[in-house]
Amino acid sequence: METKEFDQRMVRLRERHEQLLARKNSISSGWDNGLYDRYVNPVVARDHIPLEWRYDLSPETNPHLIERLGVNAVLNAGAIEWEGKYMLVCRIEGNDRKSFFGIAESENGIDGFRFWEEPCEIGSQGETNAYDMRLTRHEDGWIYGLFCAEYHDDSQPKDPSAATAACGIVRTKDLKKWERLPDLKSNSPQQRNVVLHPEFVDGKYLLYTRPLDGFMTAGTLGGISWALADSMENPVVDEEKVMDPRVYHTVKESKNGMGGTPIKTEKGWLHVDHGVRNTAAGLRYVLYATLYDLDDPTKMIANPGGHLIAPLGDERVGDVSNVAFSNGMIAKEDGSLFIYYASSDTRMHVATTTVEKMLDYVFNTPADPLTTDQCVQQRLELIAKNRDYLEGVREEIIEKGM
Ligand code: M1P
Repeated sequence: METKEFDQRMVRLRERHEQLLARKNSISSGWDNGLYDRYVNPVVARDHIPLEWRYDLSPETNPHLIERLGVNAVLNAGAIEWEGKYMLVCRIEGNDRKSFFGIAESENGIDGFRFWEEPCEIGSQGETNAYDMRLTRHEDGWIYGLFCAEYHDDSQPKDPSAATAACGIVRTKDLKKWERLPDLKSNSPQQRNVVLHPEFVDGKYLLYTRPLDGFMTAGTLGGISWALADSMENPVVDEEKVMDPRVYHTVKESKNGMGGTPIKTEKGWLHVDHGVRNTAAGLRYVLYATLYDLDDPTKMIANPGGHLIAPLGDERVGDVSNVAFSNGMIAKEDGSLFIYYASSDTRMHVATTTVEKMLDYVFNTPADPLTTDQCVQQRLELIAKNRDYLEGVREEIIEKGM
């Protein structure tokens, strides 16, 4: 490529990238459920990745300005408020399928996300892949990042897909320097979606886990579980007790897993977790909300039926279609709540709401009655209630043109 051509292409690349980073986001007018807002654009996607991470920018070694280390997707970000800004510790998946972490920062949480100069260096325990970090600002003074560390299962040397998923752990005080700790030891041979509770429970670290079937309390169905560890420097858990089991013909029939670190509210610990069911088109991942007791964060106290967020429109399609997945929320002091979620394992979005609305939602949305007959009864009750109400205010409604 001629120098002039190279320079022009470089300018074009920079301009396009800058335009994307500067693009404003706005609330989607096509969505109105009264509970949360969706946004027109994803907040972070693969084209947000800095050019320096992807291209060799020297005309001498890359005369055609070809992308050398492409990025396939940005998904499943942990989230934390840091020095008044919104930080996403994104899972960045290279074209080579390996994921790594990079921090994208925004002033307002809905647009303007820019990656820091370099990805995070989190050290290694020998895993092949690392992904889906959940961040917990623990009362012990550290910020922990728990993620999935995936290893080839060498006991099956002839099967290149045989893998073991463990919970990898790092901690930091500044989001820059990360100290790698040993992986969590548990009885279950597979662990994904492990999350650290932000407060001590009985002087111990409470970990939300997801053991494989048969590795939790005997006789219980699989599902989101919990266990206590004495230390995070030598993290070991014994029995894992199921606190949110899978249930037939619900959004969490096939499996479920923790979302981001639970948010402490005045009424309980708020979760936005994922539930999975099987369909003829493959697995469908949606997000559902629950509330747990403030004094016993393993005791569910509210469980509205159905999903909170399901992939919608363009969100339905991606590398792994029909997936909404969240592993990070930010609750601001003013009561606003930012739920970050990835669609179809491809890009990151935000849904904004308030803690007050979420509490209304979890307490006042009826639980899943589990059968068609009962679901019809639920709707008939709602219709009858509305009929009574509307009859009582008929004049007013006509006057207001409602
Ligand atoms: O592809 C959907 C998700 O699948 C896994 O989640 P889970 O272990 O709950 O099935 C994870 O690999 C996750 O990264 C991915 O988004």
